[in-house]
Amino acid sequence: MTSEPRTGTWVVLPTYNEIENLPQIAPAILRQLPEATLLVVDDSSPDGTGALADRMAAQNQKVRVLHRPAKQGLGKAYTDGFRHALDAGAEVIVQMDADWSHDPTNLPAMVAELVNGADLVIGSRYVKGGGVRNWGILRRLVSRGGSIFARIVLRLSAHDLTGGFKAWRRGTLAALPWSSLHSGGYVFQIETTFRASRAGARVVELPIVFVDRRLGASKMSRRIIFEALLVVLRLRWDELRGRSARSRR
Ligand SMILES: Nc1nc2c(ncn2[C@@H]2O[C@H](COP(=O)(O)OP(=O)(O)OP(=O)(O)O)[C@@H](O)[C@H]2O)c(=O)[nH]1
Ligand SMILES: [Mg+2]
Repeated sequence: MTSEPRTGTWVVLPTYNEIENLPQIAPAILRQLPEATLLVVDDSSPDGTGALADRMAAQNQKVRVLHRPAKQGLGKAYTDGFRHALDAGAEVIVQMDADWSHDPTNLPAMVAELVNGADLVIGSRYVKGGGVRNWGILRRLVSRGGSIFARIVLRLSAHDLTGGFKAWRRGTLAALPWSSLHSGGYVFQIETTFRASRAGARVVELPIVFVDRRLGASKMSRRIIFEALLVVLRLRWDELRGRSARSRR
């Protein structure tokens, strides 16, 4: 527990080597959500993003920084960031990338959808009005193919399962089975939507246009894609095994 007062909206922003993007994206987020707290979760970026975030936090009490000792994957960074926001009393928790792929101007509509009754809002590239800009064919295939694969294997109705632009209602996020999540890397996005859906969350997709990162280097790799395939299959396998064990009882 912390002594901080309960505060409404927290935006969790994981960073790894985003020193070129953070100085612009942070104020852009707070312009869209002036009441929000921005939590930068930095994994000791070698380029000094963490120190820059500290300087921003010293000048603006809306900015907080969570330093993690090493890069252990996006899922771990989000898990820590979410826990921090929940402990501080956040009612709405938004997650997004720091590289301008997720447009801060979408934020008010996403948060409004939660107020209208959604439990989880997905900024979605794969519904009408959504899309991707500046991505090569391979990257498009991996993302679109990954979403379709996960959608079929896990029998989910949401169309964008691989994206990381999401807004959560506190109770929905807090109820995820944090200690038994399988995902350390990017597949965390699929797994959290899957778990929330199975728990009965009302999931709403709002169209977004995803723009390839403005600056800095990509962290996508074959290993990340392979982990996603395995984890999706495992989630479905565990579910089917659990069901047949229950029916034998
Ligand atoms: N704290 C932390 N942040 C990470 C890690 N990996 C990626 N990020 C951040 O998470 C967000 C998404 O990562 P990206 O590298 O942009 O992933 P992507 O959008 O799938 O791929 P590119 O834009 O092509 O690089 C960015 O803000 C990254 O800085 C990590 O291991 N730890
Ligand atoms: Mg990116």
